[in-house]
Amino acid sequence: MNKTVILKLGGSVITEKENAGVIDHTRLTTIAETIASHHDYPLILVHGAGSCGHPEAERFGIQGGVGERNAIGVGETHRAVAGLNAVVVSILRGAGLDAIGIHPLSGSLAENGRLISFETGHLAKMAEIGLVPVLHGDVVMDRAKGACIVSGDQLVLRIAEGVGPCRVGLATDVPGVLSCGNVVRTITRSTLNGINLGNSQKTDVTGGMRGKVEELLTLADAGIISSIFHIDRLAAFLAGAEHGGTTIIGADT
Ligand code: IP8
Repeated sequence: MNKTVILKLGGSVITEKENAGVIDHTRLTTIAETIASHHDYPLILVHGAGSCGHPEAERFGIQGGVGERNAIGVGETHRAVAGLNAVVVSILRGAGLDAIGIHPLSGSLAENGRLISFETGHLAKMAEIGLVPVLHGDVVMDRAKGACIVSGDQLVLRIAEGVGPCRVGLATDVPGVLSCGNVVRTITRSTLNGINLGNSQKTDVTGGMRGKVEELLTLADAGIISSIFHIDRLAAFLAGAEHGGTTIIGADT
């Protein structure tokens, strides 16, 4: 059985969302130490952009399409999130993990905001031999729109479809999917409509919690169960224990 785990660290967990470009080094160090102490299976990491990429994507109007007029925004947005990735990788390496940064912009193509070309074989091979590939939400060239933003959540979906992990987890700054202040313990496609997901108040060009759940429901359709939990419960998730968050499952799971 494939023992690979895919873990996404939300952008709001590792950056200060209210302060553009500010990375939370202290929290990242704790996260890196937690991951290092549980790293006894193949692991693929993805992180969001938080305040290192979303403000740039918005400023240059990337989601509205990219042409000569705003092409400069591709480099500016990538530079912001690639800089964050370099810090994440460096802190993970400092904790003893053999982390390697992988930039989606470099080798993938999208059409209307969805990846149509994205290799995962190298990620599986890296994880298998103990390396930890670290990908991130990124700006990606788009056949129809010039360029678009591919969220870390979409990457998690595509990596999971390619690699077939045993567990997928999204660590966030909330305890799970909240409805009227309470954690929704389980979501399926048929229960989603009855849940008031609310919306992120901060700059997030890729859809906040609703975007996350929609990506994960696609995974659930393919039989892959995923979890959304608070970053403080990371050790529990990595250990395969109860994390107190939300589990997204397929209708027949
Ligand atoms: O934070 C967005 O990724 P996300 C990536 O996972 C950029 O939605 C560059 C804004």
